[in-house]
Amino acid sequence: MSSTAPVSLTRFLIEEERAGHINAELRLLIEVVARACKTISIAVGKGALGGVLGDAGQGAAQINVQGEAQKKLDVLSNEILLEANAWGGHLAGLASEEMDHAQPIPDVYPRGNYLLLFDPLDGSSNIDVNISVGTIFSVLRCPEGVTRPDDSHFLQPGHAQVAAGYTVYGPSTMLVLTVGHGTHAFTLDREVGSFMLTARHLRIPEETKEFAVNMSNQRFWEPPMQAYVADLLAGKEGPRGKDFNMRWVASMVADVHRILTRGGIFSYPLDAKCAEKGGKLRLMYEANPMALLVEQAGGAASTGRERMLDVVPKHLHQRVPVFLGSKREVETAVRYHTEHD
Ligand code: AHM
Ligand code: MG
Repeated sequence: MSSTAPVSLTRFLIEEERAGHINAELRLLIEVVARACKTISIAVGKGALGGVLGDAGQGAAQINVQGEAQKKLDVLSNEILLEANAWGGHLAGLASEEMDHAQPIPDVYPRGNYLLLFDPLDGSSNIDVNISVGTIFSVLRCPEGVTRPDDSHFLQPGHAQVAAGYTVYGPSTMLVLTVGHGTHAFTLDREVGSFMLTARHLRIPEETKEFAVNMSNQRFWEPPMQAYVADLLAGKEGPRGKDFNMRWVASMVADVHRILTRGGIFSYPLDAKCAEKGGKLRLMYEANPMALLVEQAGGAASTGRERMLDVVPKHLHQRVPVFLGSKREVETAVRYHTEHD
């Protein structure tokens, strides 16, 4: 077969195993996650025809552990990921944005050595309006000797992740993956039913003229964030000396996917509305997997004061401020924060 033959996710993972980057157990675990994402992609793609839009629960909306109203697709995606991963034998436990606590793999199934965390359907506010949403996942090692992991065993810093990725359900469905040796993108070939490698070793440009932030929160931000964005908006005449463009999809997967494709900075800073919780986005299944993907593509990820992957989690649903993307721009945003402190 010629070396230019299309490379499926299956082949890519086998080659990563042969290169010594992953073992067979992790390879099969990633295959299972990818298979579940294909099922979610089909459900998302059916939209109103599948009867899956709108709020979960009857009458009053169903509320998750985050205090947010769950959508039918949030619940369905969570169930798809749980069901697909429970019996494979690669996992010791699972944790999800949609569940109060981590779950050990049921006793009826063999247990593996890994822990899986996921946000089953990120970008919930975009589900009913036909805008890209996605699944984010992170894989950790289960601490040795632990057979029934609880929340405490998941509390590992992001640099301990052995794999991370997301699937974006957009005009095409794409899986973006790292096992710690670069960040690679796969596009779902819907006819064949396989993810095909379409971009090896993504590289985020170090400099950018594009930023992503929810500007409606401006008045609630901390002073250093106010100063940073004011200087971005000042354009060529301001201290940054260049005009910036802004994009905000309000689906982290879509915003991060754009940044992995053409650069930029994504931020969800601390604001007065989310200060008590520590931020809006979740460390374990949003910020950390994205931070690993971005670092592996030559970018940077920070809380504004600390490298994201070094944050030691205190609890499963911990929230953090997030700055990630083009390296120089993230460093600039961090400088505004640290110089102010
Ligand atoms: P979700 O997991 O409940 O969907 O919330 C996370 C989402 C991110 O995808 C996105 O970046 C952010 O929330 C959007 O927030 P906002 O509604 O403030 O624009
Ligand atoms: Mg989310």
